Amino acid sequence: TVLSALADGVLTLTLNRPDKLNSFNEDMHRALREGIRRAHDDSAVRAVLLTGAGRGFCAGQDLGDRDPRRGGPAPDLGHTLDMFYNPTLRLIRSLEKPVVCAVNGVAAGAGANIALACDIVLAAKSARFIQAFARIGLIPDAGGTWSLARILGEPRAKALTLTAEPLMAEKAADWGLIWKAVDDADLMDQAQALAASLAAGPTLGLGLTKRLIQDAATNSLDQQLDAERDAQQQAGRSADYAEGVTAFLEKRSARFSGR
Ligand code: LHQ
Repeated sequence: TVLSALADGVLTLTLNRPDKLNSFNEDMHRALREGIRRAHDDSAVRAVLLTGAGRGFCAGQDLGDRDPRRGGPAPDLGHTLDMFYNPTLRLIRSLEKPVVCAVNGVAAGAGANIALACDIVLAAKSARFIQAFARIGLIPDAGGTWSLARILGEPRAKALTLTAEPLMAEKAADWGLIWKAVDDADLMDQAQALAASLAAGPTLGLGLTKRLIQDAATNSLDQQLDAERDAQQQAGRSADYAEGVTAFLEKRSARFSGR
């Protein structure tokens, strides 16, 4: 349900239930979580590229798994979030390596919000983001209320979530919700090139940078200045800092080892 391939430091994870627009069943949840865990544990992984197979990126939860007509006890969606979505969100955010997301087609429900949890999001111009939850009586989960409110502010976040209207990739980029909307035919080349260049970067410094940017929202300036000092101290001891400065002085491009 998730294809996993490591090449040149990039771990590519491809959601792979294309006939269901890569909606999540338990198997795909586990496979994605395992993939991101591997990115945490394996030092050969220096960047992650997340994308979807077929014409969609991800349509959120597989609703076929949740047919209320089948009867049975009332569903415990809080448990589903605790067991599946929330651990994955936390693993993406806490990974001290860049995560690029290539949104190759529609991203709906939790599928949209998992994309927004990634560090750099590229989307095909034909892709759309849909906070589909209101259509089925749910609230935006997988970090959606948090990231939309933070990135867009309340007016746009409320309009998108209360109406469940689709947002096209180019407008998402104009609004700063994603990094870039690119021609469909160029999406994977551009996303792969970006992930490869990040994977060839100073991984320790990039990981610290990611953490600092994320922590900024809840830190005071004083706390953030202290955090920058501590992180810079660590970065300054890395082999990649020595290599970066040496390469600059030797007027050549740096060959970072990620340490
Ligand atoms: C699907 C799905 C899908 C199953 C397309 N499931 N089959 C929820 C509950 C539990 C715990 C906590 O969290 C959550 C979080 C959530 O994510 S809730 C939101 C769930 N997702 C949605 O409500 C989106 C449902 N899908 C759609 O609205 C449309 O499919 C979109 C707008 C994504 C795409 O529309 P189209 O491009 O017109 O494609 P389609 O609707 O024809 O879908 C293609 C196939 O994929 C189709 O199957 P079929 O056998 O008829 O070809 C769909 O049934 C299937 N599919 N989404 N979530």
